[in-house]
Amino acid sequence: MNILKPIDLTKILKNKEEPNDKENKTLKDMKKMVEEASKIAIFTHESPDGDAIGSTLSVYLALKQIGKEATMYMPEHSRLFDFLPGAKEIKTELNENEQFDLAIALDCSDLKRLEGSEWFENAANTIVVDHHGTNMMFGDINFVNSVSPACAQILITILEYFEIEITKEIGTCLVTGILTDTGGFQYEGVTPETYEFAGELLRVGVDIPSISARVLQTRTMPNFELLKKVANRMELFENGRIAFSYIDEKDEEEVNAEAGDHEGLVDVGRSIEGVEVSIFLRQKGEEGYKASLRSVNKVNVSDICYLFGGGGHPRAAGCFIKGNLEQAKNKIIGETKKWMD
Ligand SMILES: [Mn+2]
Repeated sequence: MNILKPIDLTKILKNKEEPNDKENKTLKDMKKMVEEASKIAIFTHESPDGDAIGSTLSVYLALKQIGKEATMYMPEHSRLFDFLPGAKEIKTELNENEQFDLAIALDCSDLKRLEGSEWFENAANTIVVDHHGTNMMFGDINFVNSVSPACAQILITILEYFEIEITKEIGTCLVTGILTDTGGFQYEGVTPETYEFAGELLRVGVDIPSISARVLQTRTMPNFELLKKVANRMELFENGRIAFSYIDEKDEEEVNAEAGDHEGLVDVGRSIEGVEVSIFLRQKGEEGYKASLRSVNKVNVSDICYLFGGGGHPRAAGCFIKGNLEQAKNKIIGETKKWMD
């Protein structure tokens, strides 16, 4: 492994407030828990995005650096992320009776959304690291910062505390998480540290332009075919301030969609001038639709999704809505209209 010189994280974080007493205690407890663990597993949310995968891989590589073997579990993920260091080590299956003495959940607000929650719950000790404001604090130790634009950015603080060297490989995974959750350092929530960290990563040879081209500007062919359907079906409501579109299971079958091929389709609506909220529905079995909501700069879509048992961030959130297309559509649009002003 090509290990480059360590980044001076103290320099990067100099403008940041020092971790307060509570955070320092959490980090101290976390370090002890990790040091004492011998069988560690890393979990993340269903339909893992770049932050979920990047965070998982960077923790895996970081643990390896300090001599800890860990198991990463993800039943499926987009092949767009297969280039990431360590991606080949991801397990798509786990033995039913597998028992871990430490389970770590990353980028996941809720046990319900955690892929592999049964192993997480059976683990002797658990740690949650996340940046969702709706986090349920379901770990023994919870390190949650809802102001951070990506779970991967929170991990920088933790890795620094653990005195782990940010290698080119770890940096590649971390920046993937930050790039995908910020739309390429664009969305609100990015901080001076986001850019400073990116600058430091460039210095140690992390190829941010190539990573960005791969994770932000490349579509699989099925994703492109789905995008055409989504664009054709786009409807606008509330004087063009709400955009709505959807795909059903038949659409995904038609284009031979694989894991992750629906990612980003919600952004089509958001890109239309005048749209404040983009709503995208994706059929999930007979029972209903997974709704993804994005807003441009005003409406807190996390609040809307919370009403349906979901959650997320103010500008990006999701939930599950029961019913057929017409019912799910009416429910989510009806609720969103109430939040427009
Ligand atoms: Mn995230």
